[in-house]
Amino acid sequence: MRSCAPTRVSICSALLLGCLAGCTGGGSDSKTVADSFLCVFFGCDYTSLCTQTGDPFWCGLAEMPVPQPVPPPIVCEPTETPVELTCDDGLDNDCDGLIDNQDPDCPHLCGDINRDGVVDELDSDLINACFGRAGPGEGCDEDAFAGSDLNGDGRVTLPDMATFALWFGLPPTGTPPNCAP
Ligand SMILES: [Ca+2]
Ligand SMILES: [Ca+2]
Ligand SMILES: [Ca+2]
Ligand SMILES: [Ca+2]
Repeated sequence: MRSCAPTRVSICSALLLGCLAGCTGGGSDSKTVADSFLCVFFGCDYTSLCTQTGDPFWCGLAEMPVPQPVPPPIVCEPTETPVELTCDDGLDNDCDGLIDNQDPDCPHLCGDINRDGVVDELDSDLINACFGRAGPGEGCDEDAFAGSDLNGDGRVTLPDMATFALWFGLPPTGTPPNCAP
């Protein structure tokens, strides 16, 4: 609390009165900015004002959220460059936004040809496009071909389709060429 010199006591009294008027306010819900300023100036606290007066104005100020500092974004620190070499640690080791088997640097999981974590129609479309091939081609890029050759014999043929059918709808595990049940 600021002390008042005798010659300025009337000004201080006026300020104090203004503060008290603003602080205790009689239930008004339309206090002025000056009232708020005086209360802050004299060390008033919105929460205690709310408790003491029950005044909606002070209670509203007391309930206003206090701005919280925004944490800095997590910056990926590459542990392996420039490729994802560790494919089973749940980490994006080369900081390209793709974790483990999502990353084309890693082998596919059995049946998950598009690397989205499930074996579904999207993968079925890809293996169908690669069927009968001995290498990538139209509609069957290098990654799709690698994910479709489930027995690793260099061709996408009926045994691969049969194995794929067994994985369909299941959570993919294992990696080609070890996909046979
Ligand atoms: Ca990665
Ligand atoms: Ca990893
Ligand atoms: Ca998939
Ligand atoms: Ca094959």
